[in-house]
Amino acid sequence: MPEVEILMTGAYPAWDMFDLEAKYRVHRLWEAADRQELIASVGKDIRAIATRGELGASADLMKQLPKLEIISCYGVGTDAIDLAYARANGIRVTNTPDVLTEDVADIAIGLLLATARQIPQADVFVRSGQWGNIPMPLVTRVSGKKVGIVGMGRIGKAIARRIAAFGCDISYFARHEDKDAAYTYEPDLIVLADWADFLIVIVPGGGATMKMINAPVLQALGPNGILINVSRGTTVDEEALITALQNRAIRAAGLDVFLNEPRIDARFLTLPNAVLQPHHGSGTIETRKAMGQLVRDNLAAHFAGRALPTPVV
Ligand code: 8YV
Repeated sequence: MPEVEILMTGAYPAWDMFDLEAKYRVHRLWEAADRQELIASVGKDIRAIATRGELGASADLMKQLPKLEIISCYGVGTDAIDLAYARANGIRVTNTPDVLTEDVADIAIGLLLATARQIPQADVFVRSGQWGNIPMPLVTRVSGKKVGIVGMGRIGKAIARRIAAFGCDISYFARHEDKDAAYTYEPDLIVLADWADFLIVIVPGGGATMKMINAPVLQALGPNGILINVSRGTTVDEEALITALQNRAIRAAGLDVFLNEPRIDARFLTLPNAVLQPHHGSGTIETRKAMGQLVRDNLAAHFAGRALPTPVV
């Protein structure tokens, strides 16, 4: 049997590369000096794409791969994959749900504590020798505050469970009330932002949630409010957010995701009231190993004609 040829759009850890390359003929798109040339030369034989959440796969790419059967995504969010095109062309799509839920929830809490308690600033305060010379500015409490969660899917619920342990009041915004969620449903995002001390965003990316955190939402969150985004850069109007942080229209933001990652808007780097993460919510050894395994399990199941473990399309 000829080797199955797969196109990888971005790097995975060495342990995944090792396993994938042992089983398939892997073409590394991200390393190609001329991507178009690589696609032109091997595209006709590609039967699978292994991609990452933030990289996805466009219809334009899929069109150039006439034998494409499956896209296995290393990530739960498939907003950067043209699912409609895949569906219309019989291309299967899989993702890596559940295995990353707890870690993404952890980083949301980490960012909340880091922004409210100013942990990065306090670290600089100690290292720079200011401790003992001037008082460390007082910071904002987290426990007992009002927390609005935007999105009540698997990760939203995992965040809420953690937040509950801080004795916080929790309300959430989602498209529909979730009867399984033991928190107050608020169908109006502005009302939620107005009520909340902290707003944590964990909705899927894509058209339906594009720039939902906009100037009016930030204004409602107010000068003591903190925004945490562990979803996608697309969910926030970054122009409005940068302005709000510059003008102290909100207190702070903790951000794991941005538009145009990793070449993010340079103004973020100048904001003392923003804590920035390199899209690393799922970036633990344990979770990344489980994600890589799931990518491989989906590919193996597909090429063995078995049911896909975690299908999206
Ligand atoms: C990334 C993510 O996929 O799960 C998602 O949707 O955005 C992340 O887990 C991860 O950075 C790997 O590319």
